Amino acid sequence: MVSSTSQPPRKTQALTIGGGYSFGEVSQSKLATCHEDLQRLLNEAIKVVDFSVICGHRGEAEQTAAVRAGASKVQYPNSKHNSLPSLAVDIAPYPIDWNNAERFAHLQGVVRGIAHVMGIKIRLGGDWDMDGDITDQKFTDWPHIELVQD
Ligand SMILES: [Ca+2]
Ligand SMILES: [Zn+2]
Repeated sequence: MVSSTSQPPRKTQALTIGGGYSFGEVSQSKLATCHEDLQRLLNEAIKVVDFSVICGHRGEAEQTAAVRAGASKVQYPNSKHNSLPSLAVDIAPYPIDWNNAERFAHLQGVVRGIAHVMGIKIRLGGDWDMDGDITDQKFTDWPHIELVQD
């Protein structure tokens, strides 16, 4: 048995390995409508940073409502959210503060890094052209992540 006095402080350890969060039921059911690569990706990301799944698959009525609300620019069935399983997912840092773009940028950065390590190709609503610059676009869709399929 190792003496407890020889252990590093717990605080440091927690910051290093992340929070070990988990999805609530609503997030889980929305994530279940997404492509398995998005599920694998976000099930890894939730171990590091806390967030909610806002939207996975959107049917015709939901897509029309999203366009009307300004949350989407494309009519059904042209959004990646419209396929089933969904090729896109919208996520937001928990607890949600829609006015805090920095938290969204941080979340997208975490997801980008994990996707790279897992070999999953994604495009982020915070960086549509994927050049690493999040300031070079007119329409930023902070919650949005979609699969790139070639
Ligand atoms: Ca960019
Ligand atoms: Zn989206």
